[in-house]
Formats: sequence, C-alpha cells, structure tokens
Amino acid sequence: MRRALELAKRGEGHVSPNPMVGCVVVKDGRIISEGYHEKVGEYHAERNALLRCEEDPAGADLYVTLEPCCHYGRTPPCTEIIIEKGIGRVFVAALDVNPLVAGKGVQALRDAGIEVTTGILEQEAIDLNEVFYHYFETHRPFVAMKYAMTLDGKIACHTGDSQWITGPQSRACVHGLRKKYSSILVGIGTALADDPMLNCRTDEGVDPVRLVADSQLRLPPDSQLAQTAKDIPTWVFTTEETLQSAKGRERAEALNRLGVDVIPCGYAGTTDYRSRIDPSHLLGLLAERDIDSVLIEGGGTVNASFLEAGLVDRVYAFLGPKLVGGADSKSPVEGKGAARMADAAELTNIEVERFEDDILITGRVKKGGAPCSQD
Ligand code: AOF
Ligand code: ZN
Repeated sequence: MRRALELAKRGEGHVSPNPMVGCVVVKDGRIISEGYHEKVGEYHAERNALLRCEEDPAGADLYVTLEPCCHYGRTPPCTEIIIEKGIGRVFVAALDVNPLVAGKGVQALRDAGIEVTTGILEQEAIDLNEVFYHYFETHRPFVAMKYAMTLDGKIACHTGDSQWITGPQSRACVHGLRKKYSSILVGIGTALADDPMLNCRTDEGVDPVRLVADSQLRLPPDSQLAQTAKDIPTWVFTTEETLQSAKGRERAEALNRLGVDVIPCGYAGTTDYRSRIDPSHLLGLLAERDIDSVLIEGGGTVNASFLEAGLVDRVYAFLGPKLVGGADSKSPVEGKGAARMADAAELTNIEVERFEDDILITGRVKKGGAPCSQD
C-alpha cells in the first residue's frame, strides 16, 4: 500500500478535481503490475494497472489507495475490470466520499465474491487527498494560505522591498505547492507591487489558473499577468459596480483583449482598511468552474478577508532568519485582527520542515476558530 501511495502522488497537478490514486497488483508475493490515475478524464489507477499486466492477474491481490469506483463517469467502473480479471482479494486504503461510489464500490466487489479489506494506511490516503475530500464534502474549494516572513513577522521592509525573505530552496518548494493546487490567488496590491508571473516553475509542473482579487480593476494591461494571459488562464475578480462605470468597462475590455477573463463578484463592502471582494462568493464562482483548490499568496488584505471569513483550510508559513523591524513594515495578515488570543485562528496537525536556514511550518486551520474582527 505504501508503494501504491507513492504511485498516487505522481498524479499530483494532473488529476484535479479527481483524487490521486495508486494501485499495485501482487501475485505469488511479487508485484506483477502497477498503475496510477495519471490525468483527469483518463483511466483510473486500477484499470491502468490491470491493463498493463504482463501475466494473468487471476487470483492476484490488488492494493488500491481509494475504494474502486462502481459508476460510469468519464471512464468505466473499476469494479468491472477487477471482477472481469478474476482478482482474488482487494485491499483498500480509504473509502470514497463521492456519493456515487461511497461504500458501493466495496459492496459490488464483495457481491462478486471478492474478499475486500479496507482501512490500510487509511489516514495517509485521506491526508494525500485532503483537497478531494474537502471539495466533495463542502462543495467549496480547499483554501491554502502561503506566505514568507522574517523572524519579526514582516513580509516586506517599510519601503515595500521583499526580495528575498527566504532562500532558493524554500522558493523551489513554493513552486511545488503551485503544482498541488489548481489555482493561485493574489490581491491587486501584490499584483501591482511585485508584477508576478505566478506560474509553476518545476519539472512537469502544470500552471495553476491565476486569480486576482481586484475590486477596482486596476490590473495594468502591461503587467506580466495580463501579457501572458493567452498562455496561462488568468481570471480577475471585480465588482458589478466597477463594471458598470465607463472606466471599468474600458479597463475590462482592454484586459479581455489580452485574454484575461474578467469576472463580476460580490462586494464585501469597505472596511477600515480597504474595499474588497467577497471571499465566499469568489469561492462559489470557482466551484462553478470546477476549481477544487486555491493557494493564496497574499498580500495581507486578501489573507485577512479569507481568514476572518473562516475560509482558510491550511497555512504554509515560511520563516527566513532575518529581522527587518519597522512599525509600518507589512505583516502577513492585515485587517483588524482578533481582540483576544482566545479568538485567534489556530493550526493543528503541525508539520515543520527545514530548507537550508529557513523553516516551513504548515498545519490545518481548526474550524470554528476564525479570528473575530469585532471587539
Ligand atoms: C477509482 N480509481 O483512480 C480514481 C477514482 O470522471 P471519472 O470517471 O474520472 O470519475 C471520477 C470519480 O471516480 C471521482 O470523483 C472519484 O469518486 C473516483 N476516482 N476512483 O476507483 C481512481 N481517480
Ligand atoms: Zn475507478
């Protein structure tokens, strides 16, 4: 099953909104075939493994990280080919949450006389597909928030200079994260300050859809994002109000011509800091377009609006061993912030990793603990 989990990971970045799944076929104590779900719309892990067998898999054991499906989706049911090939026993890591499958896949195999064991390395399998489980259960994209800060909690100097807080190894890890999530979001402040590309610069990386929260539609047509929108999908979320003004319409048309998709989104009002896009509505619009996950890369305004709305599911905080000081130097989360420590957003299932002298702390945000912006 460990091998099957390793194989599953190879699908990362290519299968969204499907889960990553791996499969190993074992006969007489030898692995006779392996497979994984390589690309959304294409064959599932089990079918890939079974079609690649160079010897008859009849009577073999099949290890799979997700309950085999029993429905006709974009591909035929895996239970059918497992039964057809005469597999003797099936070992499953985790059950599916897709209501078309959940429990029914295992039942179909048992009904056909196959011995099925579930729950092997179950937690690992669930953790691997945290995005898939979350998206199916909530119908809302999984939100991961990433930032790099100095040891004194700043994401830039008071002048705005921010290159670089962390070293090359941490930055390579960020490109790995961009492969893991199907979209990447920045606020217009970050887009203007950094003129980023927001692509995935790793081997075989797939570029995530690039999103900008831009209530006033200020993204310049000569920005890198707009200029490369014909090659990498780029969606800019603005308000109806902006699109109704002559200036807004003109800006939208200029961006459209460059291939940018300008999408009207709800407005969360003007707070004590800045006007902003409604994060919950934005996620709803993404789900309509089958986007299962978002990596938020700042800045502080966007981070605050998602965190305050209780919509952040995972945080990646990179720490660079530097101190820049400055009362006006920006920190990762703006907004008003929690009034009491008891109202702080809290992380659980913490993992710590080191990249040269930088430290990455990541964890899931405990639910029901969003910071409250009221006193
Ligand atoms: C499996 N093995 O490798 C995967 C499964 O549209 P389709 O046909 O690709 O079906 C997608 C659903 O199939 C997905 O929501 C999940 O329930 C299951 N994914 N099942 O037996 C696999 N990727
Ligand atoms: Zn399947």
